[in-house]
Amino acid sequence: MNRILYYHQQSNFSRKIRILLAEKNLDCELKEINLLNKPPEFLEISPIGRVPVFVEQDGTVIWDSTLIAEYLDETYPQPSFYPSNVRTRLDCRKWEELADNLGDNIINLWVLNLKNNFTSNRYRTKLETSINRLATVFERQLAESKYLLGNDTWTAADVAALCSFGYYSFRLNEDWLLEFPNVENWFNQLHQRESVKSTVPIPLN
Ligand SMILES: N[C@@H](CCC(=O)N[C@@H](CS)C(=O)NCC(=O)O)C(=O)O
Repeated sequence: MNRILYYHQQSNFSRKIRILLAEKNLDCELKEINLLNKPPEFLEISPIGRVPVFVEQDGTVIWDSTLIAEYLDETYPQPSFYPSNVRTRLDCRKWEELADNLGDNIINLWVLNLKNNFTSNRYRTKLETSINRLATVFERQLAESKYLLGNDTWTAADVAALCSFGYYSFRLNEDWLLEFPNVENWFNQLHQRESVKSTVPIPLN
């Protein structure tokens, strides 16, 4: 059977996996899911009902972008997106977790804005504060090196972070780049890659 990725083209977490599949040159059938009306076929294999979900050729089902990313890297290690050294790998996982946390905060703020719920000002402030604090942490790290883990190569942490910052541009604030020049420079450089360019989220018709 073919590999399958259940995804949504606007989903930052799905984008992590689309970039890794492209970089690793792995054939994979892409099945886009309507997140407002999830098909039974999808819900049967996704206990949390979220994209991405990956199905391997032997039928193995993996959900959660980080679990999928680690599986792909261990099974298809060329090119590798997680460092082999235990300590550096831990750092990579920590940055990936921060990036995913940034993504979660951005999604929650966007959903809150959609509801236009003025009674939730405290929650809105909490989300905005978290987003700014995390973006500042990335800004400081990228003042030190070209990528999140040094100057040599991008890792799964950079992939996760560019997907969250890309989602920030898409949903909330095109101008964030102006406030974080090191992130801007890193973000624009990574967008020279075809895997990154070809997965930029686009508005629905
Ligand atoms: N921790 C999960 C988060 C996945 C997630 O939040 N996916 C969103 C799209 S970006 C989703 O499917 N939302 C639909 C829903 O919650 O109903 C991962 O890394 O894969």
